[in-house]
This record gives sequence, structure tokens and C-alpha cells, in this order.
Amino acid sequence: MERLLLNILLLVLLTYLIGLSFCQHPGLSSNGDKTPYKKPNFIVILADDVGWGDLGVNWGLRRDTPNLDKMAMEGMSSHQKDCYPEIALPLFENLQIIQQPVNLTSLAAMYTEKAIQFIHYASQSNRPFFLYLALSHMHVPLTVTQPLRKLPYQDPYGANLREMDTMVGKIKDKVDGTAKENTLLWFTGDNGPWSEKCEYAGSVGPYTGMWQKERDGSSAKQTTWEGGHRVPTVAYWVGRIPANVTSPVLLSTLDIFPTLVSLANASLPPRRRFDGIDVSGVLFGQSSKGHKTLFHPNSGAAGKYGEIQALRLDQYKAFYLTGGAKACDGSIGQEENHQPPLIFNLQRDMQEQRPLNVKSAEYRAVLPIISKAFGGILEDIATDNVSMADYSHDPAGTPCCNPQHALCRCQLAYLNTSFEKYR
Ligand SMILES: [Ca+2]
Repeated sequence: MERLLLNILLLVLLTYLIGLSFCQHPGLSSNGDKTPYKKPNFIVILADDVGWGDLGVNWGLRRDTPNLDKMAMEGMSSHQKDCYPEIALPLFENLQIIQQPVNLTSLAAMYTEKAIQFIHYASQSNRPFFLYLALSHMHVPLTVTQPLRKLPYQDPYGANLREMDTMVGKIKDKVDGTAKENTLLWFTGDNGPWSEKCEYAGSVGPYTGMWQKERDGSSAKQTTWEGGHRVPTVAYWVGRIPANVTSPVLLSTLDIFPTLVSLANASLPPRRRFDGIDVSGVLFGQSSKGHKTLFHPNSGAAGKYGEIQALRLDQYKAFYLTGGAKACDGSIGQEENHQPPLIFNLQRDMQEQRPLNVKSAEYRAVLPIISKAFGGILEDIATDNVSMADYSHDPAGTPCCNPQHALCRCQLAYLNTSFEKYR
């Protein structure tokens, strides 16, 4: 099921840091000495389908993100790296349905109110907190709140982007007023813009995937082209993260978990392999060591979903399979296998337009390293524990239609009625 639905179901997942404390070392600081270690607070804001080029700080064509741009100036930005259910979406707060169907015009206000309330009370409790805010922005349908609707916006996407930016700004203001010195605020996105939605999709910035576009289809969301998975990231922590720095280091959203675990002075569970790494040194300006390689699973445009047929190695990007997602003009790029792989040098070809000539010295030098890395990840997957559970299609994970069940009040007869009546 798509992220939009999950976001609305979850509204805000608020968790005290207890969950990250399973392997902590009481009394030891992160340096291993005996001074008391005050655990920091974490706020992770994950936007849906936001484009790398949507942030003014990344790509100057848009001016709809003044708060995120300011946060980037005060922190670090990074070059990190269909779906409507037929039932009305309920809005849960914990296990309680508080709206059904969800009112999208008031959703942003609720996100903000609940997040600010949480930060307020968690700060007062003097306990470390973790706030995960999974936004429905910038995914379609784009709906903005009443005050913004009154403005003469001709651009629904821009209005929605401003709404998200205002929300992030309010949350940052709350952090600044309560727990500024001890809180890491990490904003990022889940994947690139959904080009099929035309003017309701965001911008990939310069990551246009021209090789694919010249052969039809979109090179954004659902593809392994840069525009499909490169997301904007801003990390903010006053006094810890240097201000106004753009990091060229290759990072991944997978790094959030190991990084937060490390900053909480805890340890990752043993006997498991994690693809993410602790990047706190990069955030704090003490290290330039990120990922040498990243692997990009097929995400719906071409090939078997989840299989890895594209990878990044330093500045190089290799494709063993290409294919375009459905584009705004309705075209779909044909699936093509590449053996030997297409290899682009993103340092001088960020639009992925011209693959290296297979006879060039550069191609011949990098191919063996890419082949080895590709073989390595396939072996790693083959020898690791892989869960066969797929909750995305499990009826237990789908909003259902049983008015007698607390979590299933979604029969058509019950639409547009309040939960209160069926208590
Ligand atoms: Ca998404």
C-alpha cells in the first residue's frame, strides 16, 4: 500500500526514546568516559514524493520553501540520496479513528498542532524524545488549508509546498524555543516526484535522466534514475551541525536508523546486517566518509520489483536494466537489459545523458570495480536472512470494512459520518 495511506493512518508516530535504549551503556558517554551522557532528542520529518529540485536551496527555480532554505543555512543540506484505495481513508490517532474520511484541508494543521504539542510536553518531561512525522505532502491529492486557498495561487503544487514548508518552520521554531541545543531535526523525502501527475508533481532539478527521456517514459519516481531516488535533505542541530554547509558525501535514508542509535549512545542489535551506516561524523563536519556504493532496487518502472539492477559507485552510476515510468505525456520507456552495463559519470553528467563509451579507458577501468561491487551485494542478499513477510498485501494491514470493528469502519454507509456516532 502506498505511503500516502500509511501516513494518514499514522498521522504522527510519537515514541519516546525507550525503543532505542535496548543496548545502551548507562553512565558512559559516547567517548567511553564516565561523564553523564545526556541523550539528545530526534525529530525526523519525511516528505512524500518531494523532488530534489523543490527546495529553493537546491534548485533556485522555486521560491516556495523559505523555512527549509533558512534551516539549510543554519544547518547542513545533503545530496542524499496507484494508489488510492476504494474506501475512504480513516485518520487514526493511536488506535482511535478521529476522522473518516480524513479531511485533507485540515491535515497540515493537525500535523503541526500534534507535533508541537508533543515537543512541548516531551521537553517539559525532561526525557529524551523521538518524533517521526510522516507527511502526506507532497503526494497527490494536493489540498491546502483554507488561508492558503484564499490566496491567488495558480500553482497548487507551489501552494502545497509552501504549506509543508510553513509546517516545518513552525516545528523548527518550537524546537528553537524549547530544546534547541539538544535536538537533531532531520528533514528528507522518500523518493522523487511522480511525473505522471504533470503539474501536480515536483521538480527533479538537474537530475533529468535524459538518456531515458530521449527514449520515452519518465525518469523520476519508480525508476532508478537519479530523479527517482535522489531526495533533498536538511539536517539541523544548533551547535553540533555546522551552519550553511552542503555536503557532497553520498548518504542514504538507510543511515537515519544507525545514526540515531549511535547518537542515543545505544548499539545496533547484534547478528544482523545493516545497509545504513552511522553518519553522525559527516553531519558534525568531522568526517567525509559516506557510502562508496549504493544499490538501487527496481521500484516499479522496469524489472522485477525489489531486484537490484542499478548501482552507484563513487561518482559512477551503472545500469544493468533501464526503463521509464509512465510520463506526463502517457509514454512508458521500454525495458532494456544492458550487458555490459551502461555507466554514467555523474560528476560531469548529472542528467545521465551520455553513458561512457565501453571502449574508453575510463569505462574499462571502472567496470571491474562495479562488477565486483554488484556481485558482492547479490551475494550479501543471497546469504542474509530475508523475511518473506509481505504486510503490504496482508488483509490485516489494510483498512477494512467491518463497522463492528474499531479499526474497520469504512463501509460506504458510514462515510462522512463521525466516529462519535459509532462508539
Ligand atoms: Ca513516495
